[in-house]
Amino acid sequence: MEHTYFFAVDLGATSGRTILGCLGEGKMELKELTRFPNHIIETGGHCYWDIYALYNEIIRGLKVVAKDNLPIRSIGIDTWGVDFVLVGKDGELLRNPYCYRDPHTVGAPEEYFTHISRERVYDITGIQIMNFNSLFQLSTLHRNHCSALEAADKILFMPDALSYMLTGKMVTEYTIASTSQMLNPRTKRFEKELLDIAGIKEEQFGRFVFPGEPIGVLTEEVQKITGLGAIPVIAVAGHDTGSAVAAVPAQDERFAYLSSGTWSLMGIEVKDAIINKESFEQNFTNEGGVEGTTRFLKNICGMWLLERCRKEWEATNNYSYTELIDAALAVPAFRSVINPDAPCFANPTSMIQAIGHYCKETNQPVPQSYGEITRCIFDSLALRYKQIFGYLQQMAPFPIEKLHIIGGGSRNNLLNQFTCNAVGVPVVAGPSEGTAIGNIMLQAKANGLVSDIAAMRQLISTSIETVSFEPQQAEEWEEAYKTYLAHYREDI
Ligand code: LFR
Repeated sequence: MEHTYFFAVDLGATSGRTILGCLGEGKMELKELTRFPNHIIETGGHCYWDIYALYNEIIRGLKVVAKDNLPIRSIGIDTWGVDFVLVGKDGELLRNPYCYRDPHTVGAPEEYFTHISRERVYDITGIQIMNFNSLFQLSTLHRNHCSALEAADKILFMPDALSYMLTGKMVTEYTIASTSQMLNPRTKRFEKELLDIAGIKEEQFGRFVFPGEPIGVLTEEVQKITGLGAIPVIAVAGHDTGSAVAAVPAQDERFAYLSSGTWSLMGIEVKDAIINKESFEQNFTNEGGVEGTTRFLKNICGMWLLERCRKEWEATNNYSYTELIDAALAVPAFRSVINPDAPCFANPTSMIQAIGHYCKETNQPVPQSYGEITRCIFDSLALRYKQIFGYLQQMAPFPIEKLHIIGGGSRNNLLNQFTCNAVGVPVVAGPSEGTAIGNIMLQAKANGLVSDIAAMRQLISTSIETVSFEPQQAEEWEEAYKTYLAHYREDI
């Protein structure tokens, strides 16, 4: 049988990769072509992404395709959510985009809610209130008379901006737009009332597209630079979490997922958005997915905690994940537990000190060694997962029988077992490249190679290895959960 090749660009907040996907003989295979870091650049009191460096990395990946003569059928780009690029009337990018961890949006929701109530914003959008949502970024830029925003003809979310650089076509892809807090999930349109307050207009967004729709083909300039032909760029689920959840190898609908990377996104897939008093109070989100599905989930601070500690340790030691996991296993459990989502961990100068500070404030021993710090992070993440899983169980319209862990974090079998013990249902871990797989499968669907999401998931589960876990040590984890709740703070 013939093989068909696809090119996926998957950009996360700490690293990116270009991946070749190959479909044939009822299976899918992946090959990583390039991998590169994605740095936050701090200057002049702001945090930026380098969109040109990311574009160049995509070009580098495409050059590998050209060099190896790989007959790719199409290209799809997914990235982290909420950030955007401002484009001038002449089509030029106006400046590098701010990173969602930029401090300019601290307090932005509260300011926004002086114009319209918090309840109404949630009711319209179903999106969890977080400082960094595009709506609050834009309203802050508007309030601060940002010169780039004032000059902006168009606003393009990250995957759309990169597709624009490749094709010259400006689109707004549905899944990435849905996480902005500007879209109404019922109408799948931008909500004028919300845009007005932020001083922006619907015409400032590109043509609206859904996953699977074509965006354009590589410009002549990109064709010349890469040596490739007029390859089509297809809208996948531009939001990485959307692509990742599309790749959950589930057999039925009664599952929850944990997409584990820089963030941990825990939730369920539902047909209709869940927007009610409880979801509002627990600040759960309803993000648009593929084939009309909704991801009802909550953001949990994930591997960000450890990634930042690793950066600090790098000055003296370059610990591998295996070394960190081994060291965590060698020290006592539950000695100090933190709320990973406390504001002090959002973007501290020193994550190690922030963890120490939280422990001091809650009268717990300050973890000292890298093993103790890693253990504190793993224990705390698993306990936070338990807490969120409990809310999900209360709000889900079906009994949750299984937890699927996907993404880079699903390679961590120690944390997988901790998570399984904490939530008390069987866990299936993998694929670790869920986002890229979802991206590739959506291209395969657009090219008519798979029929729907169920067929995609079936093909994924026959193509990849997963690892299964059963809950253990129920009593210890229940006790630990009490300790966690006793030290749980949202104000540090
Ligand atoms: C995960 C993710 C989350 C989003 C966060 C910030 O990579 O896309 O879904 O809330 O990054 O954009």
